[in-house]
Amino acid sequence: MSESKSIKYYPESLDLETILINIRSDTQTLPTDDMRRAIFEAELGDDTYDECPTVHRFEKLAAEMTGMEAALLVISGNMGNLTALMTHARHGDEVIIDLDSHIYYYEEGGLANIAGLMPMTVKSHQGMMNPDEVRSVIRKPNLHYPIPRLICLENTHNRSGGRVVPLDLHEELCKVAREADLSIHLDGARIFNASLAAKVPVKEYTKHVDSMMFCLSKGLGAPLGSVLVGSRDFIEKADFHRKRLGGGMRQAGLIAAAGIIALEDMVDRLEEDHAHAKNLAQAINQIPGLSVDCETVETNMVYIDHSDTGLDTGHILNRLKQWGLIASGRPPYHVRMVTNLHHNSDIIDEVIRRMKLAFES
Ligand code: TLP
Repeated sequence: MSESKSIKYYPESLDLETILINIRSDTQTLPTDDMRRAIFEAELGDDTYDECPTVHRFEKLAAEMTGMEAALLVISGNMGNLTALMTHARHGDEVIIDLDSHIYYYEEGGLANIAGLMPMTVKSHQGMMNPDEVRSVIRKPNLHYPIPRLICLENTHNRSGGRVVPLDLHEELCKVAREADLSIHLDGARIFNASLAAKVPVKEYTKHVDSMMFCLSKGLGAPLGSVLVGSRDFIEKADFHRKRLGGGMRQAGLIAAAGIIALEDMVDRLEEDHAHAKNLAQAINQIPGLSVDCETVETNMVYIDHSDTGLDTGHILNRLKQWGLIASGRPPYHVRMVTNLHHNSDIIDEVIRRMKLAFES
C-alpha cells in the first residue's frame, strides 16, 4: 500500500457539529497532498507538440489500465464525450442515446449544437436500456432518414442513482449495436466505481466498445481532467477534434501528474465511498417523509425521495442548508447525495444526525 493511502482526506480537528458538510457530488473533491506534490514536481513540455513527458506517462497508464491502445487527456468529462461524438460521427448522423444519459440530459445539447448529431432517444429503466427497444429504434437505410452511426452507453448511470449496468446487459447492447454496424461510445465517467461494485475488471467493459471517457476529477480526487481511450487510430482523430474544441493544451503535465496519482492510488478506496453510501441510504430511509430505495444504492450515490414531505426540492435543499448540509437537487421528487473521499464514517454519522433533526422537527 502506498503511503498516500494512509493520508486522511478530511481534517483531523474538525468540529463535527459546526462544519458545513458538502455532499453534493464527488466532483467536489480536493486534490490530496500527494497530488499537490506531484503537480509541483511534474516534468513539463508543450503537449500540443506532443512534448510533455508527464502527459505521455499518464496516457500510457490510462490506456493500460483500461485495456485500450491509446488515451487522450481532456479538460472535462463533457469535453471527452463531445470529442468522442465528433470523432465517431459526422453532422447529420444519428446517435442512439438514453433520454436519461448525462450526454443527452446535462451536456447543454452539445451533441446537437456542436457535433450536429440527431438524437434517437431510448428511455432506460434505472439506467438499463432494453436491447430490444434499442434494436427497434435503429433505422434501416432509407432516403428519408439520417444515418444511424453511434450508440452511447453510460456506466455507472448518474440519473438512476449511480447504478451499475451489469456486464451481460452491456454485452448485449454492444451486440445489438454491432449487428447494425454502429460505433459504441461509453460514458464511463465513474467506470472504476462500476468495476469495483460489479467485481468486473474495467477491461471487460471496454472490450466491446470503440471509445470510453472516464473522469479523474470525481471519486478519484484529481482537481480536473478526464480521459478518452480507444484505438490508436481513433485517438489520433480525436486529438484533432479536441483541438477544434479548444482543448489543445500546453504544459498539461500539471493535470496529468495528479491523474497518475488518481489512477495509481485512488481507485481501490472508492469501495469506502460505496459502503458509506449504503449506510447513509439505510439510515435516511428510516426518517419519516424520506425514502431511499436501498437496493439501488450500488456505488457512491444516494437518491432521496422526498415526495411524502409534500415539499418541493428547492425547499428541501434550503432546509438541508440550514442544517449545514449541501446536497444537489433532482426535481421534482429527489435530492442527491454523493459520498466521496472527504467523508469518513464520523462525517456520514453527522449527516444522518442532522437529517434526523431537520426532518423529525
Ligand atoms: N456529472 C456531474 C454533473 O454534471 C451532474 C455530477 O455532479 O454528477 N458523464 C457523467 C456520467 C457525469 O456524471 C458527468 C458529471 C460528466 C459526464 C461530465 O463531467 P465533467 O463535469 O467533468 O464535464
